[in-house]
Amino acid sequence: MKTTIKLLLCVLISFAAHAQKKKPNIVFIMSDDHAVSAVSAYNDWLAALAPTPNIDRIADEGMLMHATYNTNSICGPSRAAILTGKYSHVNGFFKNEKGGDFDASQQTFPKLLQKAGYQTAVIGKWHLGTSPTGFDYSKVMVNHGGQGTYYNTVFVENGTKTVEETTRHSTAQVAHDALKWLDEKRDKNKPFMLMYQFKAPHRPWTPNPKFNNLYTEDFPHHETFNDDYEGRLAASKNMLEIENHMNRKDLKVPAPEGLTKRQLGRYQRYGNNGEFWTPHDSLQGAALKNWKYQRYIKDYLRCVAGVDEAVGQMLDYLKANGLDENTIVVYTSDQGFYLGEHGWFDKRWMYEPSFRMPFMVKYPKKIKAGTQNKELLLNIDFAPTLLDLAGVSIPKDIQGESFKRQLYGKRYKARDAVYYHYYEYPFWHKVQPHYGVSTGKYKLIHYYYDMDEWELFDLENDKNEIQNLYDKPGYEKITLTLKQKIKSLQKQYKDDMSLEEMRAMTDVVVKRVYSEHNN
Ligand code: SGN
Ligand code: CA
Repeated sequence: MKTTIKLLLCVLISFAAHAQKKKPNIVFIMSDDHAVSAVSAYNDWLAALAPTPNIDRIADEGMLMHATYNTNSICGPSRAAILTGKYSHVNGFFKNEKGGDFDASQQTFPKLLQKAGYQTAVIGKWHLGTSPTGFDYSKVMVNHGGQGTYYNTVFVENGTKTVEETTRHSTAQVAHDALKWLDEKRDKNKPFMLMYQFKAPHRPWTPNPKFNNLYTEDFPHHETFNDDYEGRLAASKNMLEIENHMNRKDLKVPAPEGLTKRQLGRYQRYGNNGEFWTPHDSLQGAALKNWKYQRYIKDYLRCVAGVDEAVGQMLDYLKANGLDENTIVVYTSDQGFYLGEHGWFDKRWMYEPSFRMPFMVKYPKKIKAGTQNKELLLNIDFAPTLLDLAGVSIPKDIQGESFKRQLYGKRYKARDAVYYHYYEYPFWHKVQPHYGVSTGKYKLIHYYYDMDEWELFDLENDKNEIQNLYDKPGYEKITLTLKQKIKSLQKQYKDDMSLEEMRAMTDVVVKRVYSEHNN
């Protein structure tokens, strides 16, 4: 009898060990501010001019998601939503500026994976204030208010050791550290989940000089480059116009010699608040706007080229080490970005270029190569999806939904609308707080902070969201339906606060701790 039990135990243990071994690895690659239009796999308006062949390999070998959206289009809030699978008002991280830090004691998907036997690591941009929790290894950027810099990037390793990296551009450094962790530091007997996150192509768009020769030809303008914001009051009050709100540092204008540190800072920031400057008095008007745009877009896309190169190195490493078959590789960005659409840079709005995120995933064992999906997804879906793919059960309090069935080409129930809520104001670009809903066909937005404005767009007939149809005859019924949809989603996601309570969230002033790491 005893021997039978022993035998049974042995079989069970080896079965468990085998199952553990077979768990897929996860490499979650995220860049900062990488617009869908600048990922060539999407075949959008910049695709032919600025290809991203390595990032596209992930789509070619897996699935490209076309309609992935953000719940709150800025850095920290998107990252917090991704980690927790919950909206900003639930995970508590709703503003980058003066909204306090991420509550690191809460449940996150890396913690759940770690509990399930995964070895976890995060390398690169973090921007949540408090040190990462739920990771066996972390090396995250802490200087420049947690943003990190392109050069002389300061990292904190495992929450304690400060390291200033002085030999590489930040993209190359993050790529180097990620490969080093995979190759030398991890326990090769355990499944792993690596989050590998770039600063690029974030402002001030400083590329590695090796890419400076890319893009000698000028780029075309987006068809909304000279938008006059007619019918969209909130949009007309912005501070993110290429023409009027870019500073000298953004556009790499050399400073005069002999300035003190303070004077230099002031010189470089000049332009942020709409102060007029030109590099030559002869450059004015439309020619000046185009000059700024060309400098901006070229540097932005050179930063993207650096990310693309790094992604290629990662994919090559996985292949060369026999890790590609059983590793899930995700490529995404914390949100989208304006590359001259509406004449803008930056993000924050619920308009498509910043609301939408690139998202693609490959997992050769289970996801068919070269497939695409056009259903509505949210960044809060990433956590439950990754847990589901890893065979870890999804806690009930996660607000997102797994899209594993979509990835595996199975029948699924598609979402009929996505809900959005942005709070930060006036930092940095005077984007009015707003919430809204999109069905993919129509979008309704409400700006409620110090104006009471609604916008309705017919996305199929007006993809650039120029014509505000709110209050226009013939749109009463759809407006009512969308308002009801907002109400029901606010209830479902527990965002059914009063407008006063929402405004109070914008007004919250809580110091961030990340400055303590600053040097
Ligand atoms: C910095 C930028 C802003 C940008 C925010 C948020 N200014 O503050 O232009 O909107 O980051 O970006 S800068 O002069 O310091 O570059 S986010 O990616 O962290 O959300
Ligand atoms: Ca960002």
